[in-house]
Amino acid sequence: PIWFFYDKICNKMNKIYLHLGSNVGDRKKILNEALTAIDRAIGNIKSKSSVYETEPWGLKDQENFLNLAVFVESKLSLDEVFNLTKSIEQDLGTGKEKKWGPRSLDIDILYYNDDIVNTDKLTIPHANLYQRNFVLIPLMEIAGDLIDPVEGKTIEELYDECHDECE
Ligand code: PH2
Ligand code: MG
Ligand code: MG
Repeated sequence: PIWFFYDKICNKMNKIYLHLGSNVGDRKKILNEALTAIDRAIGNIKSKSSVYETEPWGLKDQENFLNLAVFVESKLSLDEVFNLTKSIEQDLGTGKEKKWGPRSLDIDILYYNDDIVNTDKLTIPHANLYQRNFVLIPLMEIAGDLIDPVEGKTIEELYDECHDECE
């Protein structure tokens, strides 16, 4: 059916929320370089939260993170966006990280339109965002009214229900 191709014909802009984090090296500089790379390679950054200094979540024995959330409009597919986030992490970061451990650059896809995706590679909406102040607070600053397609609740409501004690 023709409406199956509608998005492709119209080159529809995908609405993407990304979350960035760094707790190794020159955190501010790495994040700024990542924002430039995202804007060039993925799409225009339409809005961006403040940068938050956050207590490490998960593995406690590591440096504080700087975190922020951005809203990007892009013509790229989810797969293309994912691959680009990984290559930007590799270009600007300093290599292998362990789960929840220190990292010079982490770029996570929080939302891609209203899509719900569960593959080996990717979970969209991002799997742990509901348990994390360091994600919900920056995201709330730019998208408090955004409705999570899984929970059917706004980011503000998700934050009100979140029990994370981390500063
Ligand atoms: N990222 C992690 C693990 N813990 N804690 C904070 N505060 N911020 C992060 O970005 C973060 C974390 C692994 O991705
Ligand atoms: Mg992460
Ligand atoms: Mg990540």
